Amino acid sequence: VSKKTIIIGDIHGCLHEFKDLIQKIGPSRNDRVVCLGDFMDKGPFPVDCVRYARLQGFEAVISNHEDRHLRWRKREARRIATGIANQMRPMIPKDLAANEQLSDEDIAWLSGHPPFQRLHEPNWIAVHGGLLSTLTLAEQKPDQMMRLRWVDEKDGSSVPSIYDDKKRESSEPPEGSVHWTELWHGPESVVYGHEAFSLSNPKVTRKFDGVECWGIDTGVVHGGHLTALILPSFEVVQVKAREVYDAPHAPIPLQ
Ligand SMILES: [Mn+2]
Repeated sequence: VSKKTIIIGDIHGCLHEFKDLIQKIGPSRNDRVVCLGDFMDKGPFPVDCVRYARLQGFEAVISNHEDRHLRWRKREARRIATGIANQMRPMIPKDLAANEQLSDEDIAWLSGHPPFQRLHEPNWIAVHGGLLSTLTLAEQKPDQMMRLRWVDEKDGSSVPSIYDDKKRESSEPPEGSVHWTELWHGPESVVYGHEAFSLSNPKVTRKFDGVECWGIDTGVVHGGHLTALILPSFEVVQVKAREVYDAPHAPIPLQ
């Protein structure tokens, strides 16, 4: 059996669906499993998802949610050691409890995740957020790779998301901006997460010269699906959410 690369979208604490998906795929020992990050927050079993992936020997890319937990842990350690205040926006109690439950092994594992992974197909990579079309892969900044959604439709520069008065992120592109995949022209094809466009279907953007972008966050935590893309076959395997664990900021299309 030839070696497969199994890429898994944003999990957000949905441990049952995570395990169901792995069971449904049944990876062999030689297969690679690459998670797109956002194991944590929103859903019911964030720490268990991290630990399960770590103990299974899965790989991952760093994402905004895990980055927040790593920074929080560092700043709390510094506060306790030196008295310097932790200036980050306070975590809600559920996230704080999860942060405290992360073991040193969990933290070390999460800290080791790169901003992108090559997927062993020529020119295919995995990243949590996105890539700026104005830069080569080597020039991209980790912080942007884990957070990027919108880019200026004219010059391709990063555009911050819009937040409402409750600090919730809008799923609409800010005026004059488009999703980064609209401008990305390769040479790398990209599998990414971070933004659910549908509760069922991966968002596939096909560019010229065979360059493709696959958005495989299908909102499992919002009652959608957990999606895996398997390379090189391009088989898509999904598990439906057992329940709606978290309301999305704005409605996400079912299809
Ligand atoms: Mn994210």
